[in-house]
Amino acid sequence: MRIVETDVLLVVDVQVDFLPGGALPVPDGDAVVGPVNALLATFPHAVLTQDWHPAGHASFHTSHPGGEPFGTVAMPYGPQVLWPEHCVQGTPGVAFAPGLDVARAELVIRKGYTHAVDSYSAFLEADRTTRTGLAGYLRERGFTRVVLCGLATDFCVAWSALDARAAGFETVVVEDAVRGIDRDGSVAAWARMAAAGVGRVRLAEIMAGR
Ligand code: VGL
Ligand code: ZN
Repeated sequence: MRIVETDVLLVVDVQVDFLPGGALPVPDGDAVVGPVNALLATFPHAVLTQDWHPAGHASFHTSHPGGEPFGTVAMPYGPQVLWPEHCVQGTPGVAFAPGLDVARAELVIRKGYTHAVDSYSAFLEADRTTRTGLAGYLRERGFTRVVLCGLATDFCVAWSALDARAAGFETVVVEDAVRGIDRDGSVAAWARMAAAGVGRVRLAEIMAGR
């Protein structure tokens, strides 16, 4: 894959709480740091996302009486998975992964800060109407292709990729620079992304086309 000036790398949620030992660990999540750093060194432009919840966020099981981690609750905008408390503003777990080369990133977009609404997507909150502003930013910068990597394949990467595509960007996911929370969920996420016209590329194909 040939990288051009109108390509932007979108690094999704490579944060301490999503690594092994974190509050909501993605299996093998730390394995993305090396590939993501290689991509950050290669792309002309990069944007990072950061899951950024206030304490007591509605997606936390502890915010719902009797709520179990990984259970589901009905929210006004639809079913919401209940998560262990994670990526809370001002805590160590919200930081980027140690060793992530964030220096070249041109924007950090935070999401999930609305108390009553989750946001897996970097573009649209879970109510599917509140915009983060990212599509406007990318358009204003003249980017036409969004290349995604990071965590987690079946949640924030997939939702962000689907919304990037829906916003009119050519969209590609680097398959060996992502990891999923759930194996079956990740298979389903890849199928949804493929059906929506989201492409899939390997890190080596990008490095070969530099
Ligand atoms: C994520 C669950 C909850 C993710 C964020 O980054 O994929 N998953 N919050
Ligand atoms: Zn979250």
